[in-house]
Amino acid sequence: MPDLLQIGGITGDMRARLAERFTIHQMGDDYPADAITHIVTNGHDGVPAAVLEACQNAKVAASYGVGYDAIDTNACVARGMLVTHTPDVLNQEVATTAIMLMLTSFRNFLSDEAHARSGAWERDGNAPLSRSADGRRVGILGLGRIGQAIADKLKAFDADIHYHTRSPKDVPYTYHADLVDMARAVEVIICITPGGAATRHLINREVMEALGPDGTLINVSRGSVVDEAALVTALQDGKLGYAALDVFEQEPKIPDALKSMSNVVLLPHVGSGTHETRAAMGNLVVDNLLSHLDTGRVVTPVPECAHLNPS
Ligand code: A2R
Repeated sequence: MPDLLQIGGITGDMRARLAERFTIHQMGDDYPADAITHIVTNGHDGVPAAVLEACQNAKVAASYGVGYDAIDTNACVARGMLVTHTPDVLNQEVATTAIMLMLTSFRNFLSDEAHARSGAWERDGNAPLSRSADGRRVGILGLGRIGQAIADKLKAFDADIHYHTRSPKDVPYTYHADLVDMARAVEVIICITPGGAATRHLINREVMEALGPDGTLINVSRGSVVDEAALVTALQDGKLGYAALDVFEQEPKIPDALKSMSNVVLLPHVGSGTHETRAAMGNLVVDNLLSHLDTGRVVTPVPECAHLNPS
């Protein structure tokens, strides 16, 4: 059986399907680098440069997640190696996470829940009023597969939808060629671009200050898209009102300053983290690897590698 290198964790179902067709080696153990033909990894761990270098016969790296900024796709393409990811199957889940972050932030549900649970309601009386999440002006940074799903769900909340991407899309929302302009025009920004160098710190001090003291920043993309140090300062100085974050620059580390703020909602990168969606993602990862074994083709190559996929 061909040799597969496993980087990071995989689900039991993935392991069971893969073990029928591959000899699985775990990174961290001794593994026969020359024999490795396939790699399974995830969006967080990617494929370390040393592994890429050692596994010269690897033909496919299949990543469990839609974002693949932790994989050097240029290096993979240069040696004819296919990289796959798991687009589409997580659109609805990540969009739901974005909406829940927005609702939780506006409606103050975390402190309301603590108020109910702690007995403060009986002891001290009613919880303070919160902000309505309905009818808000919402700017989506990145209107791709997930961004569009977020826009669809926002319609239930009568949102006035704006967006910023590098090129306008054929959608009935207000396009802003300039991100600072969009930040001035909206009350909420939801980040859902890919990570990587091209989007690093797109949300900088200027954008946060344009969003303003009543503005809310939501990030369900990658921690790298937001300048986290500038975010802490903007929140501390009252230049930005609120933040609701599922992703961070140094995961799993979250700055202590953010943990201590009551105007911030924090999640441990669970955007796609349900049994159902992770199962769908896991199946797609395995389908990519088995398809390559059986036909030489993969199912969902990342765009940079699509030309390497035999037709
Ligand atoms: O810029 P465009 O027209 O290519 O639109 C894409 C936009 N985008 C950007 N927008 C502004 N500045 C940039 N430098 C920039 N780069 C890309 O992000 C497009 O509208 C969107 C990405 O959409 P998809 O490729 O369909 O990605 P998907 O499946 O929605 O996932 C987005 C990200 C993943 O890469 C993970 O990092 C995260 O969500 O879970």
